[in-house]
Amino acid sequence: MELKGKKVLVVGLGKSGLAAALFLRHRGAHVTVSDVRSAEALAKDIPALLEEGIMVEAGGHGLLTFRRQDLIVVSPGVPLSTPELVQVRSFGLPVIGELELAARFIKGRMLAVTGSNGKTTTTTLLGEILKEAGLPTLVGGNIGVPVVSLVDESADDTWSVLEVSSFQLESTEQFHPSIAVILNITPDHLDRHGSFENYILAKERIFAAQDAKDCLVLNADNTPAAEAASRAASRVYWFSVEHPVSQGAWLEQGYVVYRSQENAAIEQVMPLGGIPLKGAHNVENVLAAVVAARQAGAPAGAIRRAIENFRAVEHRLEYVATINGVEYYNDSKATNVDATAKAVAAFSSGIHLILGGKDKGSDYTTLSQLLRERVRAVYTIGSAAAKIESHLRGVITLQSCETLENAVNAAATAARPGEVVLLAPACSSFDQFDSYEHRGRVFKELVSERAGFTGSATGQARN
Ligand code: UMA
Repeated sequence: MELKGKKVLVVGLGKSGLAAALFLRHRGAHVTVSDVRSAEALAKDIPALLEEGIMVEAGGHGLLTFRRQDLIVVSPGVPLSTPELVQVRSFGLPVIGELELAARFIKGRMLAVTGSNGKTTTTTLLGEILKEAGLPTLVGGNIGVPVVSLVDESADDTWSVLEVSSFQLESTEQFHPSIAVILNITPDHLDRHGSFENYILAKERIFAAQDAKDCLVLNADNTPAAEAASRAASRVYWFSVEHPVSQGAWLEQGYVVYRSQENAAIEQVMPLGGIPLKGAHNVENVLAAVVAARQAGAPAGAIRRAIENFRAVEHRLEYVATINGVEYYNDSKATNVDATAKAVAAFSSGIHLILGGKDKGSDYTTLSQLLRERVRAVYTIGSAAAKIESHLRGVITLQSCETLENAVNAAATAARPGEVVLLAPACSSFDQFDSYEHRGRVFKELVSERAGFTGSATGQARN
């Protein structure tokens, strides 16, 4: 793809937009960036862009700016349904995402991981495994490192292990991972995609360019993920926590086992007890990683060692502290109902659960049974609070807290020794925080303040 002398517009000036704009400029394109935020809000990035000769349109998207381009690169958070994008696409102007741009330049092979939940843990784990196996490895994507920023470091023998979201996949064309993983598909981002069907279609773009030389790893226990097999041209491998699979990974007599094809010998990869992560969902993530890593050429020994040494990723069921016998866990990354269900299922009872934030068109009633079984009370925060309360009234004790600070205080007051305070909010963070990381950090600070106050916190981060 020739960029020199091309007029390129980057839409959205977050992490991806900034990295894409610099990437394009360094390859000789005439770059403009357009963002709905005001010039004041973008002030920290504008001087560096202007210095590079990149033009900036702040405070809104102008249709004329969009029409004047040869190519438009969208940030993941910018929907393709944005009116200016719909208009220029109807004139045939090419519109691609940051992932697609990067995929056209990145060297070596890509191993891409998607799913509604578990992406970051599985991607991070796969990065560790491939490094342990001695393979040249880069890690990026939705995990927080724009893929364009990996391009310069990539070489012909590199494995780029990428977490890819439905937002990124929606605007791909030629993106072609040698190994693709779909961990699970459960309702999420319905506000952006309009329907569960559209969300599934976006996820399935992960294998759209694959052929019979490529490998697709699917969750045999999750129907929407498993059904993708019938639409893929790739070689399909499976993982299951419920039963043996023809080719892939499963559990047998307390071991994680793998076989490369139907009649091949079954390899014992590691004992189930050697997985250091909390929660049944993390067993699924490990099985997926085993299959993808074996397909990438990592030996079972390296896989076992990397898994045994792996620790929970920040904000994913992350242990924070024990105060007065109450354990505090930060699962700020639980930004949808299914992730919250998995977090709750990781504890048997006595949970004080903080729910809320920005609603994504979710149905919280699906949590009812699990809440009745394991949760003592729900503390609601953020703009989704009223909806959550209307869905869960009569199911569980509810307390309206509005802010995270009030919720932590209320939960800490109510919790008894042996119980758990869990932030697993089932919503995105953008009503009260910059990101789920910001929300998680605030939670940890609030817990630390309480620990300092009582002077009785114990323990460091563990899983
Ligand atoms: N903006 C516009 N016009 C719009 C919408 C947004 O100008 O119509 C602007 C905003 O004002 C803002 C910028 O776009 O300045 C934000 O762009 P962005 O939302 O794409 O954010 P980035 O900082 O580029 O981060 C993105 C991903 N964000 C989203 O998908 C929402 C990050 O994933 C990712 O880590 C990063 O690229 C690097 O690849 C975050 C995320 O929440 C973690 N992902 C979702 C999830 O995991 O559920 C998909």
